[in-house]
Amino acid sequence: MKIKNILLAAAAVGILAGCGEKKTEAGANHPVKIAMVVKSLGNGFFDAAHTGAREAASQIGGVEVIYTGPTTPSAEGQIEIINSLISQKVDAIVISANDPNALVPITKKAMQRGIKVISFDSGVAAGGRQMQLNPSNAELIGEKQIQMAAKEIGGKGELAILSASAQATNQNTWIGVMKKTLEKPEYKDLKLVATVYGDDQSDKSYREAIGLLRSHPNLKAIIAPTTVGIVAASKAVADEGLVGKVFVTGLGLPSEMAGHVKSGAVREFAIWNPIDLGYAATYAANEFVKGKAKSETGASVSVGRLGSVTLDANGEAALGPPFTYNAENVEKFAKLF
Ligand code: RAM
Repeated sequence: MKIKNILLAAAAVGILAGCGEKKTEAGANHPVKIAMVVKSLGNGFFDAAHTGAREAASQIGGVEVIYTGPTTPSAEGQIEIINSLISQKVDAIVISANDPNALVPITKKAMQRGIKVISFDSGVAAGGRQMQLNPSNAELIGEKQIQMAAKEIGGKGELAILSASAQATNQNTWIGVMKKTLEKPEYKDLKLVATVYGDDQSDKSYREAIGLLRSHPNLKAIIAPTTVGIVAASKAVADEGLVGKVFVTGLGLPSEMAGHVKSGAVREFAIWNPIDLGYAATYAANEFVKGKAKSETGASVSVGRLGSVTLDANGEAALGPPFTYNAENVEKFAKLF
């Protein structure tokens, strides 16, 4: 009884002394609120990242994950959502950005209000976040996709890229690497004839893929550096009766690609573990909320069961290399993501 009174008194003093709103809010009775803002809802890749976010939250304890995003991948939709998250006084925002620059003013506003902002997957420009977590090294991801396409078509012929939205930070970075890679002498017989954008919407991606196939009759490969685009391109190739003539590759989820590997529209594709990516981004966000991580070049940030990552001069860090999937292993991984 006595102890209880002392605790109550101490708590009262704490409040009267103005212990800080944040402390009270993030205290024992109030979980740390981490909002995961994805490019758009209904994308299996982000559903897997959400699974990882929930895993991090339950491992850490006292963390509530708010999973949200616009219905179509636009910066405007994300800005509206972030405005509302600022009003809700979340502790951190973990975002995969639809545009590197358009989001900076609103994420800066969030940071000014004490909200930690971590971008993951598709980055916000350096001034608008504490840290960017890349799934892997951008050079590796870009080069890998050219290597896979070259292998499938014997190093010779026309290829096209079916991307996500035109402003997506991650896809644009990888496309930049792909174009540079194509300048290497070993790829001199590969010709990039078009780059189109399906906005990570199944129907638009499908229409764009059909458009590519019809306007480029000599096309040999479509590279889709998006899990939504690669499914749509595979379906378009099958529907046009071009399996064995046009090969699709890029970045896909084994769970969504197994059927297309079986049909022969795809021989090989790559991806990293999206569950791990969502887990690591959420874990890192909590480290910033708790004041255990610093937004500085060379700073080490713990990412829980995955160890730690180190921030480069641009405030970016990367997880491991992507994996390659084909007929031999796709079914096994299809059970995971
Ligand atoms: C889509 C999204 C995401 C990207 C993956 C590969 O799901 O565009 O940002 O990382 O594809």
